[in-house]
Amino acid sequence: MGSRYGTIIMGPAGAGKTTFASSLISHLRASKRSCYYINLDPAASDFVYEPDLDIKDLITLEDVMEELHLGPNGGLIYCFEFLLDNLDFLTDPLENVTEEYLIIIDMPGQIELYTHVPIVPNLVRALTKGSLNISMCAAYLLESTFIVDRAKFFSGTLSAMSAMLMMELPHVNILSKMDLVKGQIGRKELKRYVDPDVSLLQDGHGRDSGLVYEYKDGLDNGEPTNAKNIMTGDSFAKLNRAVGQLIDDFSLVSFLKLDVQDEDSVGAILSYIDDAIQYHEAQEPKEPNDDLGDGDDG
Ligand SMILES: Nc1nc2c(ncn2[C@@H]2O[C@H](COP(=O)(O)OP(=O)(O)OP(=O)(O)O)[C@@H](O)[C@H]2O)c(=O)[nH]1
Ligand SMILES: [Mg+2]
Repeated sequence: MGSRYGTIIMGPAGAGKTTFASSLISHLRASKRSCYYINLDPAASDFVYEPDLDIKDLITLEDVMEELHLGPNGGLIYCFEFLLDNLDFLTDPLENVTEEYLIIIDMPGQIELYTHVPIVPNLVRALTKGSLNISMCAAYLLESTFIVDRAKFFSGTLSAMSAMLMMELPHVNILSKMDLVKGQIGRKELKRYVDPDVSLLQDGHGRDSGLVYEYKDGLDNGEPTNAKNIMTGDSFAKLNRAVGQLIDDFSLVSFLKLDVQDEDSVGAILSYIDDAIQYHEAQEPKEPNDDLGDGDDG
């Protein structure tokens, strides 16, 4: 029995996860590849591609909130606990998904799910271990507009890192909605975010950050920002250095750029995911001579 391959798309609310899932599906279809699309957001509707499996057929956030009088976050946690108690709903259909498929799991945007409680890590374990044995890559999206606020960007980076450590999966970080920052930020400056340059945490108050805050005003509807204070306070300088050091130590945090309108950008990210899960290796036709008769190599 062959392996299975998949990617789980995570990231904060509105980061563009569902849009990325759709563009990935379009791209796979155009390349004559099969995919199996799973929606695990119990509040999601309006899909470009109808999911093959939808958590809403098991439980919906709306019902949970209404019947159990829970708020949206508590309700979501309840939905996932319910899913974990009824894992067959997810695992049974996946037993029939074969190795040529790419399983795409679209997650909700509450980052607590990835960083605070072990629910998603437990879910992931159920998919990657045991009889399903899915080779899975986590795709963590952060929207590129965060670049305009360094505090936000680095806090997003830390969340990505936290998810990475909790999930224990091959992990790709993605800077989404690149079309929104095109022309707003120079190539050289952008590079400092794609491979986070932690000195950005230290020079946030310099004149060179003018672009950053000018642009932010337009983006945040004029809401006052205290990002400047956070970055300039003396006592924070040390903290910023420590955070910078932490990110540096885990030099694993770098970002791929996603522009969903650009086929090449979607294709490049797919290649990265394929490599991480070793998808193509499994698609090679088997040489009859390679089979030494035993056949049971677990
Ligand atoms: N300009 C631009 N907008 C985008 C892009 N991707 C997503 N959006 C918009 O961003 C909003 C959120 O996109 P979704 O794909 O629903 O984001 P999500 O991460 O699935 O959101 P939740 O599931 O609610 O957490 C929508 O209005 C999208 O149209 C992009 O690449 N460029
Ligand atoms: Mg979504």
